[in-house]
Amino acid sequence: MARILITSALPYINGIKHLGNLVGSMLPADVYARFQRQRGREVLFICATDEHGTPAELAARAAGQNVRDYCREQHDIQASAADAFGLSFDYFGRSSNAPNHKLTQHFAKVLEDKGLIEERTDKQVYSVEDQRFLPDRYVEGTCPHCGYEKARGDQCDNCGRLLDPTDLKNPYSSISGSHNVELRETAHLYLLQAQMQDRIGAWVEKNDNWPTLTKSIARKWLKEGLRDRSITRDLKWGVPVAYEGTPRPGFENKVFYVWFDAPIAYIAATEEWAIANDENWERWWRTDKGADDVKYVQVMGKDNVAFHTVSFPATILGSDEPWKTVDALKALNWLTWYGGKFSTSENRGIFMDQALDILPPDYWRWHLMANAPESDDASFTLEHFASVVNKDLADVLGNFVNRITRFCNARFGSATPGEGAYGEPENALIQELDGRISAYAQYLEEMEFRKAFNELRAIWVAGNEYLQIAAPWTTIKEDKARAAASVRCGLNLILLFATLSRPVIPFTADKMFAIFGIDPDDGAKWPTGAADALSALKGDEPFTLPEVLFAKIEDDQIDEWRGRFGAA
Ligand code: B3M
Ligand code: ZN
Repeated sequence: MARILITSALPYINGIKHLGNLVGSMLPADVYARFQRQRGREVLFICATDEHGTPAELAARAAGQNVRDYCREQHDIQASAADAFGLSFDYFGRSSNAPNHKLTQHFAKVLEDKGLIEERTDKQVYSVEDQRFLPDRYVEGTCPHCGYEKARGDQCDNCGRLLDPTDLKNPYSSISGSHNVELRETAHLYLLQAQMQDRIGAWVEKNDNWPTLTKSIARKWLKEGLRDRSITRDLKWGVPVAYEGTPRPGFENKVFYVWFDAPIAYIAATEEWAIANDENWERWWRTDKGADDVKYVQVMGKDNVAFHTVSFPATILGSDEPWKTVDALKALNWLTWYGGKFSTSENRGIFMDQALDILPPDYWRWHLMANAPESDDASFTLEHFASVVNKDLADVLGNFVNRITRFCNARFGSATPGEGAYGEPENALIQELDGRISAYAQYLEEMEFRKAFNELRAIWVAGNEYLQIAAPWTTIKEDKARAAASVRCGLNLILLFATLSRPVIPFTADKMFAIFGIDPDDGAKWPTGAADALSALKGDEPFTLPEVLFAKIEDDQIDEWRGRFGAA
């Protein structure tokens, strides 16, 4: 059975993430990891904070902290928010930890030995007012391709092209806003990507199971032609440019570029996991050490795709070492806040900690995944959120559980009724469920989340419709055994729903198992078929009445939140 390695794009260290970041990588990766674990696969789900680069330095400065303390504190904050959201990382590492320093320097050394790194002195944007070289995104200006006036030095958010800061017209420092910027000479290491054009092109084409969005982004980049990229920066915070402990002459005050070390941290965080758990990380990453039977899945926002289909592959393929490369790459579009950007500074949108202050994680998890920005950008609105929660979770799923347990308790007592055999309505239900469960599993396997959760919703609806048809509250008057069979079927549906829903709403699923005192880790094995699943409870299994699973969101709550989170 194939093992599955899953990485989510690494959240930047500078501040807690918003709902758009969450659904852009960490949450879908978590849903997929949970699904595969339930299927009985050996899963390793790795994430880490991406801690280097100017944003971290500036954020630390703004917080009046040194960057090391700042990162440690922010890492812990993000780790607890992730935990509270049920993100089931096997390890949540840090790109600033020792294994990543070592591995990043290793890659640079190997690439240099292969002749793929060259030292070049060139001119870079220096801000006189800020007294520093301005890295990538801190130079802004006009995009040479599309004329967008707020293009960043690394990438234009309007046309999506990768840029070099020196490409920008009319550049200015986005740190101070100063136009007093000039070009100064500085030496950097360049990764000679142009030489790898064919190799990477061939590798991209070989990956014939990538989704359209991923593939088209990679192809667009290759078509533009790969350019050599500078992989060092004039900064203090980062991985020092040193090989085997010795700084590279002339590079004593420079570090590797954050986008060079960050993807390497996928591997390094796996090493951290191995150290912490006395495990072997190489069997997940080295094809000469058993990683040949690993399926490696990456999940990320669309702006990260180029770095994962071109830049990072250039690093690992260029090394000529037997590293595992990505097999399936899931890219998501943007989630917007009422059509605009989430923004901490302008107090627009809901951030992970705030979300959990107002509602439990499953409300968010369901809404975000059922409406994931897959084929296009999607807009988050509180109104839509409330209507989805009220309909799907409260009216359909929550109500089902409530209704059947209460009816059973009132008429048969607090244990599963064993009398009566399944008949026509149950068989019809089983048939429908079998079709839907396999479609659902297929969509999850393909990481088509919207389609998957449409199917899951339809499964919950089928349960409600079955109850309407079987109508045990009517049949009990003439045929108690028939009513008992329907009630037993309904109670079994709770367990089946819990199992199927657990990847996306794990906290609620566990409450549903708790109704029957079942340990979810035993109960939540993926069902082989609906007939088996619906005969798990045979009779006499005691249960306790659950609390209401989902509270409806009221209009006055929406009003309050609109004000609080800056809704349009
Ligand atoms: N830190 C996150 C982002 O662009 C970025 C991902 C790194 S993945 C190696 O949202
Ligand atoms: Zn542009």
